[in-house]
Amino acid sequence: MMSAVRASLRSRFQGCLVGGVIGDCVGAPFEVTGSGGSPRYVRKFAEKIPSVPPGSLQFTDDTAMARSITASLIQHNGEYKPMDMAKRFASEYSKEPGRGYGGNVIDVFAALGDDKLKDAYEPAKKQFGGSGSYGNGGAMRVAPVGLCMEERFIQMIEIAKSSAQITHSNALGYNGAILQACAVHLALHADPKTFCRCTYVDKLIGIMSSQEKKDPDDNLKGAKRARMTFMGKEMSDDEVSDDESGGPETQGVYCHKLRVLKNGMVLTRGERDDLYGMTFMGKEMSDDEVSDEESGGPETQGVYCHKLRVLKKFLEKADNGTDVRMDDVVEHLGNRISAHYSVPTAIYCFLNAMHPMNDFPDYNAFQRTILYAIALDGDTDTIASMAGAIAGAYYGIEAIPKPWITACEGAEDALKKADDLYSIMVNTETSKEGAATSDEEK
Ligand code: R7I
Ligand code: MG
Ligand code: MG
Repeated sequence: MMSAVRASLRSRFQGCLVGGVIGDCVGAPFEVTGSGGSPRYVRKFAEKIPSVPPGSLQFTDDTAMARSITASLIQHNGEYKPMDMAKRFASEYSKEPGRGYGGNVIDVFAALGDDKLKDAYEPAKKQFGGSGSYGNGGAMRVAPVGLCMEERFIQMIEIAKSSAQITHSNALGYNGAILQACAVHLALHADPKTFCRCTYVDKLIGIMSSQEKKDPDDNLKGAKRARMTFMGKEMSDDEVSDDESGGPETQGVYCHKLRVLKNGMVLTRGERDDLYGMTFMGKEMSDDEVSDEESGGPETQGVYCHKLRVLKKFLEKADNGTDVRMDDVVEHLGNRISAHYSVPTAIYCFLNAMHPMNDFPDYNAFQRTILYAIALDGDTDTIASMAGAIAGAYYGIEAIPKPWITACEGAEDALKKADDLYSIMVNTETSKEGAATSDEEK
């Protein structure tokens, strides 16, 4: 069962950054080979981790970018400096372009690296015909932002959003980063003795329901863009007009399917996933467990609130003794490269792995989080990395076996950087308190 021992805050900072690296390194070989999806195969791989050469499980873009965020925050004493962060992303990419970066974000790096760059947010706005990327790149690297004192919560959300917007201007992209940062932050400050999975999800729903109401134009644009990919292709605005695809207000899954039929297209598994994803619009829910009223329509809230409610239903189902199949998790939460098909999934991996799992009987809850995430297949490095960062923030570094740290490139470095970030965050709060006290004394 879940540990009731509360790790120190320092240990949790370490657990978070190291956990993120480990998820990336252990998940990466599966993303490349596409051999996730089988718990047996994942188990076999996990058995070998303690005996691989030190550092031989290599990190990818997820860790490379998280390291840039951590370094920038440390360099500026915890302050967010967009131009510094942007330049770090660009120079890290130019040093090691082969770290498995997203297909389109590399155009942003080229512009960010330009000496004449004036505004760190400008290049990202040009992505995908002006609607911005909804890839999970903003979320996959954001964990260090969540590592701060509770007093800094509002500022933390702003930094999560802005740091994501350097590369991901689509609302789905930056809202995914907000959700991931909040998941880390709440895990960091949670008390395992009183922790309740459903309350944790409710808190996240509360946060996301106000976030998704902000920037309504951006959210609609993001949602529209998400719908357009249902054909499995990246479609530009002129390829699919509103008339053809229908706005979220005008039609649902059946109209889309009929249009697909009319166009003579056959749906692949990925395309089918996208269709299911469209049900977040709340009009035609295939899943009668979550009513429209509960999930909210597009007018009131968006995809993240809906997915968190689905996630909560899965947890309740498990609590009632009903098995939740991996296929259902993939179908309803997703395992893809887009933020809205991966961030809620990572959160589910963390929460689900709190309980023992038949598939991974010999591993602790931190390890189960990583292994379960990989077994879901798809974007394995990123989902395992995000889930690992949340789990590490909750369980602390003690939950991460030393041989796993040794096996993963960059994990030792993350341990040191977590210490530096911890000292800054604790001292910043202490000095603020000191300043407040001396103000009062005056
Ligand atoms: O989001 P990003 O940094 O990629 C991160 C992912 C992680 O899984 C890493 O491990 C790495 O493998 O890549 O990079 P982007 O290029 O912004 O987005 C990734 C992909 O998402 C794009 O190449 C597109 O395939 C898809 N995508 C979109 N497709 C259609 N319309 C992102 N936004 C859109 C969109 O608006
Ligand atoms: Mg990667
Ligand atoms: Mg990935």
